[in-house]
This record gives sequence, C-alpha cells and structure tokens, in this order.
Amino acid sequence: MDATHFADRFTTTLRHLRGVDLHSASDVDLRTALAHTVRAELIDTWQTTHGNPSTTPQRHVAYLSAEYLLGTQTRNALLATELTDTAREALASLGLSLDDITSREVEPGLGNGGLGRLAACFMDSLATLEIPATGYGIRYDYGIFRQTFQDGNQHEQPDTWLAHGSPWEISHPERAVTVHLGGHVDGDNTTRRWVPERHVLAIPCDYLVPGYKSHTVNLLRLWSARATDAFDLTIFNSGDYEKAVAARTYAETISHVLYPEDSTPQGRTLRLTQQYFFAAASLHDLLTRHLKAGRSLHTLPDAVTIQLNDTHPVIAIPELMRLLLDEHGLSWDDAWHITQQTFNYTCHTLLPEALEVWPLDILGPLLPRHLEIIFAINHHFLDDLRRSGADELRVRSMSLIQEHPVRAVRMAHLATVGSRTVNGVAELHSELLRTSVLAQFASYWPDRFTNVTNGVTPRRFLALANPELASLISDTLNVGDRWLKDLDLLRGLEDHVDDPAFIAAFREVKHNNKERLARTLANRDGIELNTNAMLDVMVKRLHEYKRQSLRILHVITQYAKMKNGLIDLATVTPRTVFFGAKAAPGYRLAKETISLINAVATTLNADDEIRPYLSIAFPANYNVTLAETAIPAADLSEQISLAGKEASGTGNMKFALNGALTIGTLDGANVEIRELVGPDNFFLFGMTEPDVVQRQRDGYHPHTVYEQSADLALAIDTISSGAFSPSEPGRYESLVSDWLWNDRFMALADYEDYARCQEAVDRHYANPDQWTRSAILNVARTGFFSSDRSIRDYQTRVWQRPTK
Ligand code: T68
Repeated sequence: MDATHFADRFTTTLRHLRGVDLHSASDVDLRTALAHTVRAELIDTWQTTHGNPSTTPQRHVAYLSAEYLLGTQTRNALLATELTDTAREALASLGLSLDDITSREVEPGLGNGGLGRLAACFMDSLATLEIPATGYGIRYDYGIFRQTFQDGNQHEQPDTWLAHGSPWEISHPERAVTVHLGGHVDGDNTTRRWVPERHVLAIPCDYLVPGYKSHTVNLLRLWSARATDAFDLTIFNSGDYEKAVAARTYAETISHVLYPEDSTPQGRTLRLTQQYFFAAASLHDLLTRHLKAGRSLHTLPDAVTIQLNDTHPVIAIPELMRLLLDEHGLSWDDAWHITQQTFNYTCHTLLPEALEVWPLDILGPLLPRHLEIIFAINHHFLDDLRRSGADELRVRSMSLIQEHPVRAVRMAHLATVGSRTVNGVAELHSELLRTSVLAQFASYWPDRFTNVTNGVTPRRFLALANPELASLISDTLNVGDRWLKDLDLLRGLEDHVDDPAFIAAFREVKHNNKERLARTLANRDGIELNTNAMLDVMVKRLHEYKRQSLRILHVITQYAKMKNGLIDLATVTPRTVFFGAKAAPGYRLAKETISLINAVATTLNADDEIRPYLSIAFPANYNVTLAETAIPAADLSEQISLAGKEASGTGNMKFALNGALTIGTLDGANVEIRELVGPDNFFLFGMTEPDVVQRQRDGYHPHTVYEQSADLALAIDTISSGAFSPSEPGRYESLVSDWLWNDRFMALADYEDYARCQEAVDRHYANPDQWTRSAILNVARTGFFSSDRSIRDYQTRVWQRPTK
C-alpha cells in the first residue's frame, strides 16, 4: 500500500465509520480511523493464520492469563506491517501528524506489572515466530487504577480506558459462551451432575496480534461478562424490576475491574468468579474448535497445549476434567490423562504469601462440582504418593488441600499435579522452586520441572521505544533490521566498542533520549528533569521485597551529608533519581513509602544548593507508555530486591538492552544478566540467597545494624527529625519502626554494601569512556533476553515435547 492509497482509505474510514470529514474530525475520530485503517491490513493475514488449523503440524498454543499489560497498539501494528513511513507520509499529505495522533492513544492497562507485561511480550513473540497461538484473558472495563498524588499520597482513580471505545477490538456478542455458577451436584456415586444456579454470558472481544514482518496474526481473546436473558427472568416475572436490573449488574461486575494486587492474592469470591469465568469460556472455545475440526478428544494433547500463567487460571484443570467426565462421558483415567498432558504451569513467585489458596467455603458454594473433582484428584494423587512410600507428614504437606488456618485448595499444588511441565522464570528461581517452594514435588517428578528464563520483546522495547538506538544498531551491524528478529546479532556491536565515532553516536542517542524524557515529563507531570545528570531509575510495583526503601534511605544519607558539609559538592557526580511505582491500594507500608519518597523529593527539589547534584523525579501513574520513554533514557537501573525474592524481573532486561548499567543483587534474572554482560559491567552488591537464609537462621536484628552504621543512622534519624515532614515530625514513624524492629526484607542488612556499590557507580560514571563502553557491552551481550528466545525455549522444553 502506498501513501496515496493509505490516505484514501483513512479519509474513507473517517467518513464511513465516524461520519466526519477531515476538518470536523476530533482527536478520537482521527485515532479511531487510523486504527481501523491499519487493522484492515491485519485482518486478511489473520484469516489465513486461523482459517485452516488442521494443516498446522505443531500444537496450537493457548496462553491463559488473567492479565495482559499491552501498551498502545497503533505504532506497534504499523511497525509490524512495515507501514510506519507510509502512514506518516499519508497523514502529512492530509496536514496531520502521525506522532500527534498516536501520542494520545490510551493504553489498555489490563495488568498489574511484570506478569501481565510478560504475557503481552509473549503474544508478540508467538506471532513473530509464526507459532499459531491464542491468548485468553479478561476484558476488564477498568484496568489498573490511575495513580495520582495528593500531598504526596497515592490516590487511586478509575482507569477509563474504554471511555472513547476501543478501535482495536472486534467484539462478537452473537458468539457468547454461557458460563455456569453456583448451585449443587445431583446424582449417585457413578454419575454426578452439576445443577448450577446462575448463568452468565462470556462475550469474546478479539484483538489481533501481528507478528513483526511475519505471515502470522494471532488472536488475543478477552472475555467480557454480560447477563443472560434468563438470568433475571424469574425475578423479572415476579414484577420486581429493580431487583431484575440489580441481578444483571451483578453478572456484569465479573469483568468490571482488575484486582490491583501484585504478589498478594486476595481471597474474594469475585476474584475466583473472574478466574473461573475466563477459564471456562476459554476451554469451551478450545474444545469447540477441536471437535469442529473432526478430532477426537483423546487427541487433545496432540493438538493443543495450554500454558497457565501463574495459578490464576488453574481452575481450568478441574473444569476440563468436568467437561470430559460429565459432558463427554469419558472414564476418569482417560480424562485425567488428557487433562494432565494438556496443561503446563508457570510459577512467577517465591513469596509463600503469594501462593494462591482458595478456602473451601468460597470455592464450594461457587463451584460445587469442581470441588468434588479436586477432592477426587487429590485422592488419586495421595494414594499414589502413599504407594511410593511417602509418610503421612509428606502426604499432608503435598496434599492439594491445606487444613490450617482454614481448609483451602492450594492452587500451586493443583497446578503441579495437573500439568505436564512446571517452570520457573529465571535460572535461580527455577532452582529455588525445585529446592524449596515445590521441593517435594520436584523430587517426586524430577522430569516435570524446567526453567524458561523470561524475555522482553525488542520490537516494543527497542524499535518503538528507542528508535535512535535502533537505527544506530542497524547502521552499525549492516544487517538491516534483521537483528530485531535475531537479537543475538547484537553481539556484533562488540566489534565497535572501541570505535570513537560509534561511542560518540551511542552517547548522543542516550542524551537525546534524556531530552525526550524531559519533554515528556514537563508536559505530562510538570516535572523538570536535569538532562546533564546521571539518570538513576527504579521503576516497578512498590513492594517491600523490591526495596524502594533501600534506594530512598541511600538518597537521604547523601542529602544529609551534602547539607552537613560531609561531602564536597565539587566532587559529586550529579544524579537524578527517578521512581515509578504503584502500591496496592490496601498495602499500608507501600503507600507510606510512596509518601516518603514524595516528601524527600519535595525537600530536595526545592533546595537550590542541592538540586543540581541530587534530585528526585517521581511522576505519578507509571505505565507501559511512560516506560517506553523512561527506559531508553536511563543510565543506571536499580534491581535491588532481597536475594531469593524476585522471581525474575523483566524491567532489568529492558534497561540492559537499552544501555543502562545495573546495580543489583544476585536475584532473579540479574544473575544471568551479570553472567552475560560480565562482572565489570554490572554493579553487584548484597547478600546472596544462601547468605539470607543463614542470616535469618542466626536471628536478624535490624536495630543492631542501625546502631552499627553511622550513614544508615544518619538517614533514619533525618527522617525521624521531621526534616521531610516539618509540620508532623512523627509522620513516618510507622516506616521507621518497621525498619528498626522488623525489616522483613533486610534492607538495613544490605545498606552498607549498597552504599559502597553506589560509590563504585559514581567512579565509573566519572569516566565517560569507560561508562559508555560498559553501556555498549550491555546492549551487545543481552540479546539472550529477547522474548523470542523465551518462546523458542517454551517450544522445545514445554509445548512441543512429545507426549508420553
Ligand atoms: C512477576 N509477578 C514477578 N505478579 O514478580 C517478576 N501477582 O519477578 C517476574 O519477572 C514477572 O512476574 C514475570 O515472570 C507479577 O507480576 C503479578 O502481577 C500478580 C498479579 C496478581 C496476583 C499476583
């Protein structure tokens, strides 16, 4: 398609779809027409991908995830279809700017953090690698809340991403699937029949997922809940109109809102309803497609492989059993074989409190037949276990049912028992799964466990986010943009690490990216960014284990020392410390940490003497769109979680790929990043995972650490003195007392080593050639972290592994 053709289609779409001409078109009209013009290009390809599934020799991949943090769509679709220049030229010919139109696109924030963004990166790579796949999830009306700061405190506002419609969505109310809930189970010992009480409709809302320069367009199918006509009929007939409408509203709350919790599941009936709602609708979809193709249910594991993104969709395991047993009349053994060979489970955590459990008194009333099936699965499993010689202690700890503090289903155990493969998301994480969290399962079924280290898509996080670096890479490697599909080619940059012209160009790109971020922050937040300072960035959900507290304590020490004349300002490497973080709305300590960071920012940024040397930028509502501008501008990437707590991290990979150096602990994928970039190009500090375990065994007393570290005490005492809260000196008492007497994630224990390591960062930065060399080597050596590589690993280690 050439620019004239594109312009023609665009104006026609504007007229036919929006009923306006160029002169009367609003922003929304323009954005919608542009999306539709590009979308039309994808539809033809999509139909060839999904039109004839029986000819594909490989298993169809079904990715089940409660979250997809997609980011904006239009620029990515243009990139994938190689229409960016055409669209730019076409719009310019109409007096419009592509960048203006796309910069106002609203991102669907249907996820909390890493887990949801990983799902989006994987969808991109599946299509790029031409692997037939469907992503299934929930189309929340309200995604992750919009964060605002009022007096430095986080407030949560509804995220109205659908306010102006969703031009990328194709919704099919006529293809709704009915999902059942509640009721009871009838029948005798041999035939059981679920008699549900309520029914809701699951409406498929489809998003096309284009692969980069590929012949594949995959489908992301998000389910939206609607009341069935029958739902409220009885109430309606009884003449209670108000009640009837209320019943409809109840059904529709199911897909209303994303739970804004990260790493702390909530035991709410509505959340379990959401999980079952999308798991049931997705399985219905998969089975219908399988049977329509004339295949037997016994061949399901050869045709489809289902990846469970954490335990959120794990209720799909008993649901498939129910369908096979109750609806299709298979025997238990056949049904179990099919189920167990179809599912795979990815675990994303190491925190015991993040492992989902569903109390029987929530699960039973909502899904009575499923609970029976879970008990039966457990019965068979525990029998086998006993036969293998396990004692009762082991049987109890591996059971799918926990007894205390309340009887509940352990979803990670159900997932492990019901899956062909279980994987962690980084080498260290998978190792810790095998040796601690799921150790008993790993010794019972050693072959079931594997690792797939996470990855990120270079299309969004290099080509779109960092176009200047992308074109420098293309110019330097002389392979066109082939490297975007084969990221290991970045290795070729190592040959240029001593080339002065390349070094200068690389440095200029970084500086331009800082200028771009500065413009964004000025417009978006009214924040002034010092583009001549080192940009030190910590962006991720706010959680104690990630230790934003460690970062802010060190900033406070530096500030206090500068104020007290303990640091000669002339020797200081100027830094801007950038934070982006949302806290779960009910997470008190996390919200206090946000308030403290904002208070410190206010004090530092208002101090004319200090500001040129040390300042803080903390824009509200960090999201994928802001990430795309912030990450390419960063010099230093803060990955400072307590060792053994961050499953992988993916932000760490995005920063390294964009030429930031990492200061980090030996945690998650940091370990692999450091191995690849080399110890000279990575700032390592802190306890190792075994150190942490030992320290906890020995008894950890943070107050003693405080007494022994003058710098740490200086920071904490400065807070306690009310330096950042003059009208209320005791404002941060709860944080301070938690550090001194609890400090569950040992921020204090790692403080001294962290401060030492930050000095090494300053020294390295003081030598620009040395720093740039390290930055280039970070880019050159982190091609491994392409999500294409992760997906290839899933193909060989999980999805295309031969069945037993
Ligand atoms: C993250 N998990 C891991 N969870 O913390 C991170 N949890 O180390 C890893 O890189 C990433 O997954 C991808 O593997 C999450 O993001 C959640 O968002 C979440 C959401 C709901 C409930 C529990």
